[in-house]
Amino acid sequence: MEDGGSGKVVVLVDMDCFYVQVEKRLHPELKDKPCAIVQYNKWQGGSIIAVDYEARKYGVKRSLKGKEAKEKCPGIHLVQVPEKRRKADLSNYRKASGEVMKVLSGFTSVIERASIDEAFLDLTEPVKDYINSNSFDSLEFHADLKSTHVAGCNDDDDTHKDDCDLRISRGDWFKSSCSSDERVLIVAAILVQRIRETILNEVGFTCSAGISHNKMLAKLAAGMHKPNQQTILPQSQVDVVFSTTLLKKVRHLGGKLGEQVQDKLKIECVGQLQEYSLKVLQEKFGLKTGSWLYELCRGICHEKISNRIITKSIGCGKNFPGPSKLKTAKAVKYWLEQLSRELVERLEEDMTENTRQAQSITVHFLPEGQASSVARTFALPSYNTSLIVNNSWNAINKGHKPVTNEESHLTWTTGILNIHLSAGKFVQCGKGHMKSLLQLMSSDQECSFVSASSSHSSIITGKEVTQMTLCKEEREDAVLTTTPTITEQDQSLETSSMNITKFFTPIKRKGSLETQLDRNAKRREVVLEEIKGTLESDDDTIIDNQFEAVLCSECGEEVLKFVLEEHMDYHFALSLDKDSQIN
Ligand code: TTP
Repeated sequence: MEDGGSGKVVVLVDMDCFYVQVEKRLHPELKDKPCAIVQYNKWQGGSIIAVDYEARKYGVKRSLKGKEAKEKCPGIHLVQVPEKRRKADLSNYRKASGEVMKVLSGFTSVIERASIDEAFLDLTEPVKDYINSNSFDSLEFHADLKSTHVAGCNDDDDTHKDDCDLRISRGDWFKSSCSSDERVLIVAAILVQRIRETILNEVGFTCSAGISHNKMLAKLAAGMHKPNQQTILPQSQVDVVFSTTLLKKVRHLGGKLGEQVQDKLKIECVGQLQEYSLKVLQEKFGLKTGSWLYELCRGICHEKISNRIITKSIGCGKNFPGPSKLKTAKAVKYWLEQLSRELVERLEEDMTENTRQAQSITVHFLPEGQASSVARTFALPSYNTSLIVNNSWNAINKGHKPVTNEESHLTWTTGILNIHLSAGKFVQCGKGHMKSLLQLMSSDQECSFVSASSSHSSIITGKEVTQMTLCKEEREDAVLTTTPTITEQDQSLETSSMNITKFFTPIKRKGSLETQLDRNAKRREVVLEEIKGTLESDDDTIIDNQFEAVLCSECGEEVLKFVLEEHMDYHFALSLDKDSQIN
């Protein structure tokens, strides 16, 4: 099998216009009406973050404002993202995502949740089981596979068939598919059809899917026919498909690496890579990258499905751009309390659902005029709002020197533009442990507003924080999750907070990885700035959604969804380079 030797059946399931479907389920009166989801603000009716397929026919897309969408499609219904505690509340979308993942996990035990509405499935075993208990010849696949396309083939009812006579029809491909690889994909398509029907029946959402032998091909295939359709991409069709597939459409080539390949080779489509020998590709891009490109353009990819359906971190944040920047202690504490409450609520739900407990919190904050945010990690012995508020406040207050320390008028020379709290380092807990933790949590006094006067006495000191929970290794791990961008302000922490300083001091990394991490942090901030530039002050859904991104499994860095692909590309390129140096 020319699939990189995996012998696998890999599927990407991608929900159609996900947030719109979630809202339509909540508001059935919107069914069949053109609809878009907006993060409302007064300027031009807010930013569109999801559009259904009906509205797309009128040219409505994500980059438009609500007002522009109305002009293009007067009948459109604009649904606002719900708000809670004066910020976007994405809990309905997260819950709906969990429902979908639950359905998926009934079909295979190997699932990788790729984003809020996407998951890779390894269907190798279920397909084998299916083949063992059914005769392939008896399969009525034509009837079952109405919404299935075969990449590179014409659909049977394709009216432009004559224009592309090099392509065979979907029906002919089905009839002539006698290799075992092609048969497993047909069987997989039957299973995926059932999975999609089950999602629709049990959860009420349509989705699309890509069916192939590896993640790269499955992801590419999933985007070929939407909504509510599925596409098989067999190895035999890779050359036809790649002859017109742009480099940037392929997983890992959407970022810098793809640009480099395009610039160095002056090519646009993946298939053109086949014109270069392995030797030339290795000379131009290094041994491992060269080999990887050589295989990729032939449809070969060895990337594993990481078998993860729950996120590695849970976070929430808020941006305070322009005039809404936070300048007083009161404002910072107010928002810390809102964010902490949201976080604790989500952590409690997560504990019930996934029997796990987070052990650390990282508070990120972006002081005005700084290129990158400051990140501080502290231990989380229990899900206690007051503790999170106080420790986060302590971290911000120490790291962001106040002009005056007068209790009620604590102000800073520069404002704070963003605060984000992220809980991580989850450990599994047994049922007994869970019970006592939940009891502990229910006894948590809600943190009433922490006034400046009381804050200093109630702040848990660095010493207490370090003693309280983490052993040395855990502490070092926790520190590894901090953004390695410590500013001068951070370095000048008072001696009285030496323990906190020590706890927060990032472990020095060697050479290139450190530079790379810095670059990631900078890049993240640039993206944050770019996104912020297009948003109004309350418009934090997109940002919030980006923090959905988990801690990067490679470097422990928290990565925004927008840059995750590029970030992983970077690691990928880095590992290829490292390997080629060893070779
Ligand atoms: P996508 O899967 O990118 O898009 P979609 O599901 O809306 O549409 P499609 O059918 O083309 O796949 O994003 C999933 C959800 O994530 C989307 O419904 C809304 C949310 N989202 C944001 O909030 N901001 C963003 O910038 C993007 C890209 C998505």
